[in-house]
Amino acid sequence: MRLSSLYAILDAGCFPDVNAMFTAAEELAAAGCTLLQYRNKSGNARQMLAEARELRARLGPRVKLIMNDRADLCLAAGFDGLHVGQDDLIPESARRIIGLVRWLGVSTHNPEQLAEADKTSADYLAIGPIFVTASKANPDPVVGLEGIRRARELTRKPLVAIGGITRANARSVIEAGADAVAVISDLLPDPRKSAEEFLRVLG
Ligand code: 3NM
Repeated sequence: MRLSSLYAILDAGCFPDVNAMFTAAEELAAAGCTLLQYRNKSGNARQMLAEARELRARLGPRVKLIMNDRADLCLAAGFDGLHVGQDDLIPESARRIIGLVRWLGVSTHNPEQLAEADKTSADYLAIGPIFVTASKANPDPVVGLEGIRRARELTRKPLVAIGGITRANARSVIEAGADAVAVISDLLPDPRKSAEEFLRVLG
């Protein structure tokens, strides 16, 4: 599996309404972003499924869509993958639900979690927060660029860095060993322009 260098996260909580989120998704796709996660920490299952299906319908097959946390909604919405955190289903249980073809990503926040996740069937691992972030409730301690270097030594799986990543620091994150950057806030308020700039920086 090859991850694109920009992994955009659409966090429903960052938009005034769902239409703004759909528009942002279309702008990200228009900018050339091909990997997109739908994250919704406050919606109910029905709302989430409706929004996820709308994203799937609007974005077409070129964009890989990853569902955050929820294996059931990943399947129901026809998404391409699932991302689980340390409090969600364990990777092997998630894998049993989503099957062998869909991508499975796992969040980790320290070397121990990363080494543990490396032993699973996860397709990619995330490490973070790299820098200070305001987008996550109760974030773990920042791991810095050193945390990426350490993670890189511990896994051969594709590595996604997350947390506080901006157009200004993205290059340093890749140079420290990450294969991709996952971003929420620095893709807003102008997703098209920001994604184009990220893709330029990431080369
Ligand atoms: N997960 P921003 S940090 C969703 O450490 C998320 O696993 C993190 O948002 C982790 O790009 C984070 O605005 C927030 O910092 C990322």
